[in-house]
Amino acid sequence: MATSNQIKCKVWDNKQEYPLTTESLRMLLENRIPLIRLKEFSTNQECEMLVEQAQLFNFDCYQDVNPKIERIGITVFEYNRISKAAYFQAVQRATKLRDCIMAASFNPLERLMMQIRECTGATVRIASEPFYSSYYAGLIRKIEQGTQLHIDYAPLEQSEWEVGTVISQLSWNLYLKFSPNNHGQTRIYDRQWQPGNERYKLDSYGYSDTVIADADAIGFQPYVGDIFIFNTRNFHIVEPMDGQRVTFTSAIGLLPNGEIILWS
Ligand SMILES: O=C(O)CCC(=O)C(=O)O
Ligand SMILES: [Fe+2]
Repeated sequence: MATSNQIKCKVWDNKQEYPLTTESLRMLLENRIPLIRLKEFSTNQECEMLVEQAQLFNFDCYQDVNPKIERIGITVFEYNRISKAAYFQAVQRATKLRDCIMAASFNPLERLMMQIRECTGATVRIASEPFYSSYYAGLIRKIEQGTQLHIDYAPLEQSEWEVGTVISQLSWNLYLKFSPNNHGQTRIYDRQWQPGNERYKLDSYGYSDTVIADADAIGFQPYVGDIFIFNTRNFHIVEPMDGQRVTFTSAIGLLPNGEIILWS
C-alpha cells in the first residue's frame, strides 16, 4: 500500500472543476483531476418534470445501508449478495419503469452517453453480461441523510461480473432537486482505495476515517441542472441536509479495450 506521503505527491488541482473534454475525461479516469462539471446540462423545467414523474412511483430504500438512501431502479451493489440471476431477472421491470419516467420528462442517460461518445469517439454503451443481458443504468436517488465514507469500485465489489473488469470507475450525478442550503455537499478525498483498506471497513459499505488520514479533499455544492462526475475509487462522502436532494445517477467504467460502459 502506498504511504500517505506518496499519495500526497500526486497533485490534484484543488478546487478546480473541468468541463467535459476528451482530455479532462482521460485525466479523471487516471485520477489526475478531481472533478468534471457539466454546467446547465439540463434545464430547471426538465429536472422538475423528471422529479414529478418519479414521484408518481415508489422510492425503495437500499438494503443494509445506513443512513437511509432511497431510489428508483436497481443496483448491482445490492444483488451482489443475492445472485446475478436475480439481478438480471429484475432488470427488465426496472428498465421499463425508468423508461416510462423518462418518456414523460426527458432522457439524461442518452444525452450524457451521446456527449461522452462525441468527445471521446469511444464505444459508449450500457454494460452487458455474457449469458444474461444488459445491465440496468440510471437510478433516481434521494440522499438526504448523507452517506458514510465509502468508495464504489466494481473490481472489488463485483469481481465476478462484466463491470468488475473495468480499469477505472466514475460516477455521474445530475442534480434534479436540491433544497437551497449549504449542506448536502459531496466531498471527495485525494485517496484511492487500496486492498489494505479492507480492514477498516465498518459495515456493508462504510469505512473508518483512518483511511483518509492526511488526505486532501475537495467539496462541491451541487446546482440543479448540473452534472458532476468524479472517480469513485476515491473515498467520498455526502453530507446530510435538511430538505430534498434528488439526483439521476449511474456508474461509468473504462474497459481494458477502451470501451466505456454504464450501469447502476
Ligand atoms: O449524490 C452525490 O453527490 C454522490 C453520491 C455517491 O456517493 C456516488 O455517486 O457515488
Ligand atoms: Fe458513492
